[in-house]
Amino acid sequence: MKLSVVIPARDEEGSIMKTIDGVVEVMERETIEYEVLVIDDGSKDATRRLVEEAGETNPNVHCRPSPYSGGFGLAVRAGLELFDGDGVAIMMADCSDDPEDLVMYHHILDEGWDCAFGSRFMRGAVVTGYPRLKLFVNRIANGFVNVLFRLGYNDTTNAFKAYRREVIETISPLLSKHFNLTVEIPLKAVTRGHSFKVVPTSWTNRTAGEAKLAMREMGSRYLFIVLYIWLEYHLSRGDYRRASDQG
Ligand SMILES: Nc1nc2c(ncn2[C@@H]2O[C@H](COP(=O)(O)OP(=O)(O)O)[C@@H](O)[C@H]2O)c(=O)[nH]1
Ligand SMILES: [Mg+2]
Repeated sequence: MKLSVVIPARDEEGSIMKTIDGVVEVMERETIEYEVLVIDDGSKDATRRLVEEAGETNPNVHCRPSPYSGGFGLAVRAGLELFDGDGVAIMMADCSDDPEDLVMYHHILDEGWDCAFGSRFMRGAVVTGYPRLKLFVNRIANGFVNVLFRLGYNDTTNAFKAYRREVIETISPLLSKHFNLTVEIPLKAVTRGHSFKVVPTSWTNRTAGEAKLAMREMGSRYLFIVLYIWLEYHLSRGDYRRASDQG
């Protein structure tokens, strides 16, 4: 099972190489077949050059410019259109996700689960430096999602998850252009009939660069995508469920 690691990046020169090196080290130690796919959105700093240089010495590392005009969601979607693994993990470029967790994700997909979901809010998770206001809004948003969908899972909004290739096919086309993609992918995957396993993951707030999630702009977009998927789930009579579920 080859794992592609899609990393959207914009102006991450202070952390992109540490992120990539961490992934490469862990994948090679565990002898997991992998590729690292950085989707750059016209970074004005050295991000692109650094990744391209890394690609010259490691053929598993690639830098691709996002073909779409700007936005986190569109960049991730570009990565989901390009990856060539049997599974794909989405990871941040700011060293907030722990590459060691990719080993668990790979193992879960290898066991036959369709999705590997991390939770930063369960026993065994380690969270360092989460900004308080962001944490408060995060807990409310995830609580709301959990009430609407009864997933028994409390970290839907975190992008750092992994999926088998079939899942990405089931949930396409994706609609979100921004950070709301982080809820569209897992919610569609689950409501359209895919299995998931939850494991505790680590998260550390960035120490370099700037946080790009503007919570005020995103609220209505998150609500839109959550309600959209809720309506699809309850009203579409299973029209969009995974191919194997359809008669
Ligand atoms: N390609 C691309 N990546 C982005 C964009 N905005 C954010 N990112 C990346 O998405 C990830 C998450 O962004 P970050 O600033 O850490 O979000 P926050 O910590 O939630 O505020 C990082 O890897 C960013 O470099 C964008 O417009 N395009
Ligand atoms: Mg971040």
